[in-house]
Amino acid sequence: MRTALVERGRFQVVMQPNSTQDIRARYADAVWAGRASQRTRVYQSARGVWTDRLVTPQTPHLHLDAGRAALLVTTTLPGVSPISVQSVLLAQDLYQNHAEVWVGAALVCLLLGLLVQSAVTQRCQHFQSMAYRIRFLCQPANVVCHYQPIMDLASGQPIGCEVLARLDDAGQLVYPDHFIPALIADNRTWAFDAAVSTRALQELGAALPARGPFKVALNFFPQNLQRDAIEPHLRASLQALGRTDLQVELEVTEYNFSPEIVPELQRLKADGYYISIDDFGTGYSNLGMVKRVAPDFVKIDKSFVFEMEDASLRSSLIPEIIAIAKAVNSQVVAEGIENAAQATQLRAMGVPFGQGYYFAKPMPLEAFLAYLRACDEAAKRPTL
Ligand code: G
Ligand code: MN
Repeated sequence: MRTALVERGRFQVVMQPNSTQDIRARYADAVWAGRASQRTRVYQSARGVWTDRLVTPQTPHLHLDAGRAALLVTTTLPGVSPISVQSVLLAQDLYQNHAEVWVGAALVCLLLGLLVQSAVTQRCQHFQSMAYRIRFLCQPANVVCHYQPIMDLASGQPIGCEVLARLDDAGQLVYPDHFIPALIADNRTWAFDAAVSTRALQELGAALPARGPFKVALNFFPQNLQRDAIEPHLRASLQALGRTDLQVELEVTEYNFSPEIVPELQRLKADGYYISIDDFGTGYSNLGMVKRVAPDFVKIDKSFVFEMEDASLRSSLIPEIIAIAKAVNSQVVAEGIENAAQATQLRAMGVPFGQGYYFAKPMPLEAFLAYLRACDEAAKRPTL
C-alpha cells in the first residue's frame, strides 16, 4: 500500500495517499524519505539539492511560498512509506520563532570577535612595544647623541661635555627612560654603549674646533666597564680621529659602584681615561671603595642642587659631599644647575665645575657647536 506519513513537530500522522495535495498546501515544509524511525534525508537544503539515488528526476518539487520550500519525494524501496513529509525550520522561521537562538548566536559571535580583537591588539602592542623594537632601534644608525656642556664655574667657559644618547625611532626621539629597561632585558647594553661612544667621538672629532683639552664624558653601563673590552674599543675610535685634545671621561653611577668594577676602573684610569662617579649622593657606596678608585670627578646629583633654595636637609649635605670628594682626591661637578643663584652659591662652596639647564640643555651636535662658538665670542669680549 502506498501511503503518506506526515510529521509536524513531534507528531506523525499516516495519511490517505490522495490527500497529499492537501498536505502540501497546508503542512509541508520539507520532505524526508524512508521509514518514520529511520528516515533518510534526500536533499541538502530546504531549497532542495537532490543527492540521493532514491530520488528520481521526476520527483515533484513544490513551493508553498517564497520563504518555505516543500519537497515531495517518492521512493521505490520495498516496505518504505513512499511519501514522508516533515516540517523543517528555515532560517527565517528560526528567527521568527526562536529569537533566543539568534541572540545566543549573536552573543557567541560577539564574544569570538572580542577574543580575536584582544589577540590582535596584544600582538600589535607587542610589535609596538619597546621590548620588540629595541633590536631594530639599537643600531649605530639610530643612535642620536646630544651634548650638554660641563662648565668651569669661575670662567663660565665649557671644559667639556656629557654625551646623552637618544634613539631615533622613525624620526621621533626616544629618551633613555623609555628604552633602557628594554635594552637591559634584551642584553644589548654593550651594542648600545659601543654605538654611542663611537658616534660621539666620530662626530666631535670631525666637527669640534681645536680649543685646548676638551672632556667628553660617556655614560657606560656598569657591566660594560671592563677594561679589556672597553679600552681597545675607545683606543680604536680615538686613534681613527687622530686628536689628542679629546679626553674621554667614563661615568659610572654611584648606585652601580661595586667591588668588581673597582679594579677595572683602576686599570682604565691607569690607561689615561678620566673616571667620574655620577649621581653622587644617591647610592650607598663604600667610601673605601671610592678612595681606591680615586675618581677624577664626583658629580653631585641634581636632586641636591634642586633643593638649594629651600635650604632642605638634602641640600645641606652638599658641603659633606664636597668634603668627601676632597677626601678621595676628586674634583666636584654639580649637576642640575638651573639658575644663577645656584651657580654662584656652589662656586662659593668651592665647587669648580657645573652642568645644567642654566648653562645649556643637552643639544644636538649643530646646536652644541653653535653654543661653543658663542662661548668663544663671549670670552673674547673684554670684561668691564
Ligand atoms: O644621571 P645623569 O647625570 O647622566 O643624567 C643626566 C640627565 O639629567 C639628562 O637626561 C639631562 O637631560 C638631565 N639634566 C641635565 N641638566 C639638567 C638640569 O639642569 N635640570 C634637569 N631637570 N635635568 C637636567
Ligand atoms: Mn651622567
